[in-house]
Amino acid sequence: MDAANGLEAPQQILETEVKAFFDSAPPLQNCNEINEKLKEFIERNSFPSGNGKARRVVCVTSGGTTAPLEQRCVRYIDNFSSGHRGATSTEYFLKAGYAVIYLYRRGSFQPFCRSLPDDPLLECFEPTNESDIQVREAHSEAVKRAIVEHHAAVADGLLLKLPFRTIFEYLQMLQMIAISMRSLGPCAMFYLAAAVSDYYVPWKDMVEHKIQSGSPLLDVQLVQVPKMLSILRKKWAPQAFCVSFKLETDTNILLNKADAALEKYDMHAVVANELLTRKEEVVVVTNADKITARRDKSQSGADVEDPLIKLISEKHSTFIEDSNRSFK
Ligand code: PAZ
Repeated sequence: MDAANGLEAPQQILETEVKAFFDSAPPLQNCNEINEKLKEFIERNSFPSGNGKARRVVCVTSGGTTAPLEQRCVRYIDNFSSGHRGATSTEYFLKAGYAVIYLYRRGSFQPFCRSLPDDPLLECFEPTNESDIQVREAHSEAVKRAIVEHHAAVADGLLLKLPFRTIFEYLQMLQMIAISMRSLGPCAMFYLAAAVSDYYVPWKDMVEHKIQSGSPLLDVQLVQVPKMLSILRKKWAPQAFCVSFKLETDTNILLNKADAALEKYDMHAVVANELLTRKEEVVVVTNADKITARRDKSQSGADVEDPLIKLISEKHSTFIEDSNRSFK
């Protein structure tokens, strides 16, 4: 309580809302299995990597969360996110020596598969006779690269992929991941590229069965999703390096909104991007500076995530050095 006026302080209100969200969310189906996978992954990556330094681990979130309208869900509210940012960033983080927990929307883009056609199984392969199939010549390079690089990351224990669909699954899984990454201290990073629902129907207020289409008006009350970023920073993983994203369609407000998010949620960096140019350039906003990362248009197949991940991992290095210094 705020002693002066008898009102609850904003942080307390937020914590109450967060508790209500988790208490009323449908429990995760495979919670134990996820916890086991996380435990094993973190243990494996808690030892120094080849260069003798502690391995860095990043949780990359990717794709959009859905907000179901019915408990036995037929309809849901969704958003545009394809998961391209998260999938591409994961490849560059692996290249930079990170171990990656890829928390992604089912059916969205996957690391190493970006250059494959929409229906890879049917378009990349062809039958040679009744019992054999082969890779079509036109796709053989892309298929080989996808399989070899993905296999290497998984075989080396550097990539853990965890799928979600709903806002309920996403936030419960993010909390589990954050808590399991605590032991990594400042070597842990959160790179929150998923487009997370702003509004949802609380589980207890949701109809059980499919909404019937007889009525001319659909009356659904949506409630704001509690802002978990500050809880992630303060409670779940207070020592981790946290990068969030800000997407706008109006460039005139983009940087101000990124500045506001940096301050409000106490992020270490906010990546500002505009819908139509998001694959060309982004601005990394920190308390110290605003740096634009651009795709190198002179190189075919270049990605904006190449300079972006270099910049983010440099900032993470500085953060680790500063954190270690302040512990000495
Ligand atoms: O998933 P995608 O590659 O199609 O788009 C990426 C993005 C725009 C969702 C991401 O860069 C981002 O800004 N995520 C946060 C969105 C938000 O402001 O909630």
